[in-house]
Amino acid sequence: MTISKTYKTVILTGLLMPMTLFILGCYNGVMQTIYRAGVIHKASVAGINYYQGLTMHGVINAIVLTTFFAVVFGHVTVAWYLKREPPKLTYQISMVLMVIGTLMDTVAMVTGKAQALYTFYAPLKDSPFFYIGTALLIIGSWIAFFGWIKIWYDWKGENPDKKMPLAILGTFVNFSIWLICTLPVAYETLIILTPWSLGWTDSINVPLTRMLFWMFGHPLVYFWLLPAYVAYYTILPNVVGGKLYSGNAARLAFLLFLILSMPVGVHHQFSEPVFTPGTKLWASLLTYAVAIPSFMTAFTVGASLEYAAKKRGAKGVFSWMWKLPYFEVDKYLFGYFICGLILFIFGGLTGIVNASYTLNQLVHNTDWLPGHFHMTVAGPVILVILGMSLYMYSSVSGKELKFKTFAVMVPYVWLVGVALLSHGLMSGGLMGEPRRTNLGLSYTNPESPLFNPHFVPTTSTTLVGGIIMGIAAIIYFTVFFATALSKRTNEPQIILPESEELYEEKDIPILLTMKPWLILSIVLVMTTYVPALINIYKYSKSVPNKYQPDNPQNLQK
Ligand code: HAS
Repeated sequence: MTISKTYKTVILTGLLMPMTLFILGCYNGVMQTIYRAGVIHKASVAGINYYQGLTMHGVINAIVLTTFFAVVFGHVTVAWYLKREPPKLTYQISMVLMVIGTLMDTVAMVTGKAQALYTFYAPLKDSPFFYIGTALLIIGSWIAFFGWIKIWYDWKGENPDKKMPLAILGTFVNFSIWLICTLPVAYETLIILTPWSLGWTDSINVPLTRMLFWMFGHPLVYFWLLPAYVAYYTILPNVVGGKLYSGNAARLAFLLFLILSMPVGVHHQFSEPVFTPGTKLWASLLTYAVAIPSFMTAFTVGASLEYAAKKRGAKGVFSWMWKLPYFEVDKYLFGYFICGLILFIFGGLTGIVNASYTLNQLVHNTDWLPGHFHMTVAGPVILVILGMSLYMYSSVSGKELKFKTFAVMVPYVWLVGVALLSHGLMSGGLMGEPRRTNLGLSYTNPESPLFNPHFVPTTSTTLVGGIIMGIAAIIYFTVFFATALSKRTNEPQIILPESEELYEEKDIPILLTMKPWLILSIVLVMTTYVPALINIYKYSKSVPNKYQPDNPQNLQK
């Protein structure tokens, strides 16, 4: 499909800007492993302190890159399936706001004015610049969605008998979740934190800000994941030369995410004293439920892969796994997809451990947690972002992909790095190794009275994993920027591999509409958050603000 110059500029900006920042995000990730393995025993390196670096790592990799990607992949998906571009004003305003917001966040983080980590709730305090920047990034992404809704209704008007394409359903479910779950965080940042940070209010309810953050913070992880699921369902079967095993199962999985991904944020707060056991039990049960659409995905995508491998001549119950195009240069996307899926098997299973209230007491705030989330975020999420960014940049800019063999290697090197990193983190976590701590100043410093020799092998494994991930990132950046800086050879276009479905399944009316699911999602959100809010107002209150930026303890006597 041909593409207008403005739309092309917006898409390429949305790919280039976060990818450039991702260099800083990856650097700070590798630095984390170096600090924590006790290679250095300092609070800062090159003018960036430990928490500043950790904030940049989390915000750039998990908020900026993922949000830009969801929007850009959404632009390409809706244009490809609906065969038209969204209204120019919407995608232009959206990208301008996202770029301004990101620049504000970057300035705040680089100058050390934002060090409160990517989970920005009180009592840690950031500059108002950071809160407003983040709000602009989010509002920009909403405006892109509004443009897609407009062209969806135009398309539906012209094609009343056609059902919503699966990729559009996945994208719309994702952005509906995003729209709903960002409302509490917009309230938290703009109404509570910004005036507090400006010194206009002198008291703050800390548990309230934590609850509002996690109302957003858990659906956020599915906002990262669902673009990858859109790719797994609608692109992967085509890339691998097969078909999607069941379109209806895929639709049901997306719709289940719509109802189940929002009411579960309390599972990040099992140790929060203000919530009653009943509120926590309900969140735990719903968290088990939100794993169901991922189990369904494992089955549907696994069956689609098996079908493709059998078409390629595979036989046997398990041997089909060896007949997939792991190292075929013209199918380089496959490596990114499969390595993400393999990591997600373990990322998902560790998530189910976290969901249990009792097991959570063992792992909460230990290194087990970053072990879990590197196999999810740095697994399917980042790998699909990396693969699809190469694919979209090359087709939309009309530039041939450079260093294709390197492009094929990247996901496998990354997979080894993440596996080692997560293994080190999780085994350390089970021994009580704390997360978000500069261990090089204490537990992994032989000079310190707190030195713990048990943490040396685990943090060293994490270090090796981190360095391998860093090498994969350098190879990736070489491919990406060499492609971006090369000369145009083809006509710029929007094109996506489109998978057929294996069976012509009977239409199931409830899977063809989002409305009842949207209503149910609001009802379920209320079943968790009405009691949670009652708990907050019953057991906590705003306290006078005597928190110092370097000390989260309330010094008010
Ligand atoms: Fe999580 C904490 C529970 C999924 C990310 N999670 C986090 C944090 C992050 C995160 C970032 O209940 C830390 C936040 C912080 O900073 O404090 N998580 C879960 C559960 C799931 C889950 C039950 N998490 C994710 C995803 C993430 C993510 C997805 C990012 C994208 N998580 C928790 C809990 C906590 C938590 C608690 C709080 C803990 C605490 O104490 O603080 C489930 O959705 C997982 C379901 C997934 C599966 C896996 C399906 C497997 C598939 C692959 C199939 C492979 C094939 C290939 C087909 C059941 C789909 C086969 C072919 C071959 C050739 C092999």
